[in-house]
Amino acid sequence: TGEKAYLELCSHILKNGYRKGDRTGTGTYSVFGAQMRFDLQEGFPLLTTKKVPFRLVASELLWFIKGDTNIRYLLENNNNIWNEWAFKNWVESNEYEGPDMTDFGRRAATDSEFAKIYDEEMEEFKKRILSDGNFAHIYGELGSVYGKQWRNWHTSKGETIDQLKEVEQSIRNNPDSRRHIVSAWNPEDLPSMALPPCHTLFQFYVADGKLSCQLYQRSADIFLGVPFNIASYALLTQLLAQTCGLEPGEFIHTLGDAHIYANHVEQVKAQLERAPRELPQLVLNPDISSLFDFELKDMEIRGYDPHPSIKAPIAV
Ligand code: UFP
Repeated sequence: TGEKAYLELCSHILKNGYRKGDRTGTGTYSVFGAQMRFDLQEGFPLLTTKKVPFRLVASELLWFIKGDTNIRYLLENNNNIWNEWAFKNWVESNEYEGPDMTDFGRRAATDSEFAKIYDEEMEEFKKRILSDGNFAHIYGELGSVYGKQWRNWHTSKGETIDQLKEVEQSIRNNPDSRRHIVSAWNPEDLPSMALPPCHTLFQFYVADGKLSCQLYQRSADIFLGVPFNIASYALLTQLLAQTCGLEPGEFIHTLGDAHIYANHVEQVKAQLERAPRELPQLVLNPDISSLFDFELKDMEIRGYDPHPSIKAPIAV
């Protein structure tokens, strides 16, 4: 369990993974079906064998919880992880008149001249999102991403379902239920989505005064995505546990296509050489009694002493 489970999964995939092609053309080592368990009583599962940016995890999760699907909130919190998706809508729009940005991800990674122009355009875009409300309303909007499906699922009758509020209620009122589920996988919305949700579905479970959560992740970038994803769902579990009057139990991370990109292999090997350290503690403001009232200042990581971060190219 814990960080050891993550490191063991890394070794397992390097040793036994199928060499498999993928959408991004990068190539992966991949296994199908894997599970890690994290006992949240042992500490908060922010990996220590490389630095994971908790601040970005927390602000993204709060953005989901708010049901917000516009990158403006993220930018206000200095979080740039969803920028490319919004930028793509902007540069493909009729209003955009700047330099050609076709295939900007790949080109910025391989062509330093282009990377400079791209960086300038992106800075311009971010500034405008922050300063121009109308512009942000149109081009900062990502549409059918997690926040929408969790808080604002659209039904065929034209109504909306607040899955997150309902699950908080059902955990409080009917803890033994086997139906504490939130689904982000909305087949009707898939064609209009740039990235079909990786975190397909999660379920909560209450026993022994503790709240546990299991996530089914259909596709898992073990080196870059998963450490972030573990922290995000562990945080969600701990926030909900507090607001439902429960102790945090386990986070169980179930993976579908669990892969290490071919250009991450050296980084993973370097990480496997490192000895895990003691996990940090997550300290929450005890006065918050609804999941929907948490802000960044209400959560603090204490005692985090990780090995340095390890850089790797992201597959787009
Ligand atoms: N990915 C993650 N975690 C995430 C996220 C993406 O691991 O939170 F948003 C990775 C998985 C995969 C890629 O490598 O992003 C998505 O590609 P695909 O849709 O082809 O599975």
